[in-house]
Amino acid sequence: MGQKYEDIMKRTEWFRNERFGMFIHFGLYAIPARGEWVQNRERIEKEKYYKYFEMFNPINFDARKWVRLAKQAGMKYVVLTAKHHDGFCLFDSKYTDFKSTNTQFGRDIVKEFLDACREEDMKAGLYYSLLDWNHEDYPKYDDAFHPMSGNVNFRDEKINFDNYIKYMFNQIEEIVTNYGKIDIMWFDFSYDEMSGEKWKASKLIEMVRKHQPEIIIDNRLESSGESMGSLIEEEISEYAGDFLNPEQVLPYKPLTNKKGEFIPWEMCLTMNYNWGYSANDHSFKTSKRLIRKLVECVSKGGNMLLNVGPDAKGNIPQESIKILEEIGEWMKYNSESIYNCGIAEFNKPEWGYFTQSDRYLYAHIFDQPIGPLPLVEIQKEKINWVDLLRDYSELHVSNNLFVKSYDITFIDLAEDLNSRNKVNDADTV
Ligand code: JFZ
Repeated sequence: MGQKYEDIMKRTEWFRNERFGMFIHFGLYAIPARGEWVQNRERIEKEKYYKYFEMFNPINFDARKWVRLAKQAGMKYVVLTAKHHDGFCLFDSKYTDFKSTNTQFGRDIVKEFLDACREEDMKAGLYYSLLDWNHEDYPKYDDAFHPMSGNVNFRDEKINFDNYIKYMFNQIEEIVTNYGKIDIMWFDFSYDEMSGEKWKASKLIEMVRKHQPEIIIDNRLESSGESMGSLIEEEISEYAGDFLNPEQVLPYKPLTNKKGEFIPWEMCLTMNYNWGYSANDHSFKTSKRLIRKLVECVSKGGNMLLNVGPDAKGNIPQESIKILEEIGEWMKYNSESIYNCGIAEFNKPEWGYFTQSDRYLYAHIFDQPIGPLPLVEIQKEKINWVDLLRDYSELHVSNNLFVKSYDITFIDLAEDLNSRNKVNDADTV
């Protein structure tokens, strides 16, 4: 069986054009506010963790607010954690009591989120954790160094893993049938022997695609960490997914399969150091750096999924809001160099990055030159015109000035040698 490369490219067309999305990690872990792995890392017993279930009451939760913030930042899609590793469900599953509708808050957060995405004309994705620290039939480890170690139960405990698989199938079927069209399914994650058919992945994919034929699926049903799964092989498995998802790593070059064909990918990253809300983590990346990373992703044929972790009241942290607003300000003038753009036909220039659409080449100047901008590989005759993306004002092409002797095309960034460059930091021409 397997999948065809062409089908994957067709299915992911919108995804590769939209380029920029928001990841939202939200759950009970927002209450202890020390990241989404807190239960595992601090080895909190299940019964103790249930305290947060009782406390859960995100009174300021407003899905429209979250989605609008993403939209204003220039993002085109949003992915929300329907269930994270702790097993707590933000949707009204009939297969568990451990869900938001059973808390004092009592609302189906996934439903409200998906409705908001549709109202705001944004694509919507759901993250579903394959791991489940709450389910009694999910394997537990007593090895402190194992990634799944936090559970205080023991490895030799009798479990019925098939039972868990059934639970997982049931829940995923609820997700893909109860809420209308879902654009992305983001499974997380495989490790050790817990991969591929261990999850009954072929059957799972078949079921998901039966209900949602156009859905895009990540690659973590069979891979994690350094492994990219069979998406890069000649034989692509049924459950290889549709895109690679490097986490907190921006690939140094476009990602390709072993035949050299480009593979869709999406880098997911945090703004600070944590996915889930973390009250003491104030080490946020600057908006300038994040904008540049977005450009770099697009220049390498990839997407960027930027995370926020709302707090226990349902508010997105103020630091994140500010960053998103600043990104939105840049996107307002420069987004046409992001959407529908990808790898350029020219090599990366010294001063920044190129992105390219069907019609235009975009020059992202990260390191502004003194004097004109050299376009080493582009002949002057090939250029119809050059303008500044901020205001479409014309820039002149030349091969003049002191560097006349080099046969290179230049863009004049200033009217003349003694005037200031028109181009600002991180401008696009
Ligand atoms: C996973 C989650 O554990 C994490 O909480 C977050 O949701 C992130 C987006 O995804 O993190 C992983 C998953 C796999 C690896 C590393 C981090 N891995 O295999 O290297």
